[in-house]
Amino acid sequence: MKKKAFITGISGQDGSYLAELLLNKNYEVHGLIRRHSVAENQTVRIENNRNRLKLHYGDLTDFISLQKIFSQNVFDEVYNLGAQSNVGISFSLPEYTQQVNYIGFINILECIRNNDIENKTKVYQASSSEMFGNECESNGTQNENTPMIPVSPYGISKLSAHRYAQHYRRAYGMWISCGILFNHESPRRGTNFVTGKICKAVANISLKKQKKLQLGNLESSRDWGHSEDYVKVMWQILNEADKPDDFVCCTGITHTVRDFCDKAFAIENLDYSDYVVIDKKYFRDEELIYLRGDNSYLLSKINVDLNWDLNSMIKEMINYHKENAGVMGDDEYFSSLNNYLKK
Ligand code: F7E
Repeated sequence: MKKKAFITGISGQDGSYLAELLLNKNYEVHGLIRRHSVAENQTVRIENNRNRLKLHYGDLTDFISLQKIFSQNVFDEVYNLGAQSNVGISFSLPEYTQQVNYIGFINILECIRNNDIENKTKVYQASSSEMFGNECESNGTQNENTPMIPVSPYGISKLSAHRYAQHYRRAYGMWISCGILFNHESPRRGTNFVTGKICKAVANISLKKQKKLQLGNLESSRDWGHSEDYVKVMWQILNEADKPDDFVCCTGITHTVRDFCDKAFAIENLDYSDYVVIDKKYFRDEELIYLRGDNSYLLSKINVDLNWDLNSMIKEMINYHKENAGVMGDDEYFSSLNNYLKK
């Protein structure tokens, strides 16, 4: 019998890579699709596999829509990747961020608890390094036991959901694992995240379609991996770990946004300092300054195989944006809106 998986956020970066991975493993893959005014924007990443996927209209914030899906299907694996995932935007949308990322996850947990009578469903919750805020160990890294004091509405919502995952695991014996994923990118990364924005700008500047790149804080450091590598780890966490738990997933290497710019522009033989302009609009009300993960616990449980290094990933992203130059991205959409919005 085919294994049955359900992915919330299937049309996002991680969801679409995960759907491809599970289809290759011969799963029956179900996914949650939200109502969207421009539907194409949402489903473009899963277009190639559309006829192999079972898509359900619904919303993490709409319990009734979820209840219908879960009353008709008992899944072997549920991956909760749906989120309001943009940290910067979460400062403007604190309540919505909490509704989707936290209450939405409780909705999923309750649907499983109500319908999965044999307790067979394994749940993967997308927790985030943003939960740590500016806390770290004495060597500057973050692991599963590092204190969590988030500094954004997004981080708070993810920590709330994380605590619920731990609570349901203890209280009801449910198999719920949390991947505390550090930043992970790819050509499918939205261009209102910093790496997508930089790589798209480098592509456009080298094609002479753009002159400058406006950015916020260049000094914050992130531990950047590749989404394609990390979705494999999500699957392994549910299928290869001996028990449900929390796992940090990261590269252990950190770079500033400035380093990232330097590397990306250098690939096209450009000097970032000729093009990058600082714009206060992109600074956050509270900033998470430094992230560098320690994945020793994950490595002690699972054979993790990360194939991508930062430079190859940046090249892949720039090439993608060169090939797709002219397609309107999230960044342009938001900056056109920004002209009308007050901060
Ligand atoms: O920002 C700085 C910004 O928006 C990275 C999400 O996937 O990873 C992601 O969250 C850094 C921040 O990602 C711009 O201030 C400078 O310090 O690419 P980002 P994030 O906030 O780290 C975590 C693990 C998640 O879970 C989240 O869902 O870059 N920065 N200038 C900028 N950031 C943006 N977006 N735009 C700028 O112009």
